[in-house]
Amino acid sequence: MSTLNLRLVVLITLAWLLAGCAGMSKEKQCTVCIDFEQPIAPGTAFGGSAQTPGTVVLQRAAGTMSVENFLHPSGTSSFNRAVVSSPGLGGPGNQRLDVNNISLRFALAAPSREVTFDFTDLGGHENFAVNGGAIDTGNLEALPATVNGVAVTVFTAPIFNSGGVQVGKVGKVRLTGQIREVLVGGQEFSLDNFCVAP
Ligand SMILES: [Ca+2]
Ligand SMILES: [Ca+2]
Repeated sequence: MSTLNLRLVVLITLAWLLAGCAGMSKEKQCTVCIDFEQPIAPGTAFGGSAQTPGTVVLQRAAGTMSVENFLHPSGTSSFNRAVVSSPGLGGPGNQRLDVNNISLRFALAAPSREVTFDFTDLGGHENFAVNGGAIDTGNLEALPATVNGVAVTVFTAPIFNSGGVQVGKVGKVRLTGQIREVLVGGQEFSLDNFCVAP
């Protein structure tokens, strides 16, 4: 490589590092999360009679979160509540969102190439949609590998009670592609660490 080319590579690398993500890898520095931590008080409830579907209840760097109808496989819908509870589902902090027959719509501040979130599923079915597509009313781990053009990977591990009986599962969903909006809901379901990469 000529000296000129080497200088060019160094300059481009420096410019990339300094574009808002200086000092660390672009992904680590620029990923932003909705983690349901303070200053949201434990016990804060979203949905129910306090709001109507479509109401934005959180505004963060990652985007906005609104409360939405939860669709059942029969075609009927519910609009119950989501409550901030503790402990969290891992990572820093100690609060999560318990989701009971309601859905949350995350409208990202900017299109993202990767979204991840953690969940606990203790029963019932879920709602999932991406970029405004059709709402899936099955279980998250049964989602197809691609939904509305976005690649979906779901990791789960079983939760056992003291008698060794499986009572639910913990999991992580990873979406890759061009993501603008994610809808997720559940019945006996918790959500945490909704993270958006640039
Ligand atoms: Ca949390
Ligand atoms: Ca389920």
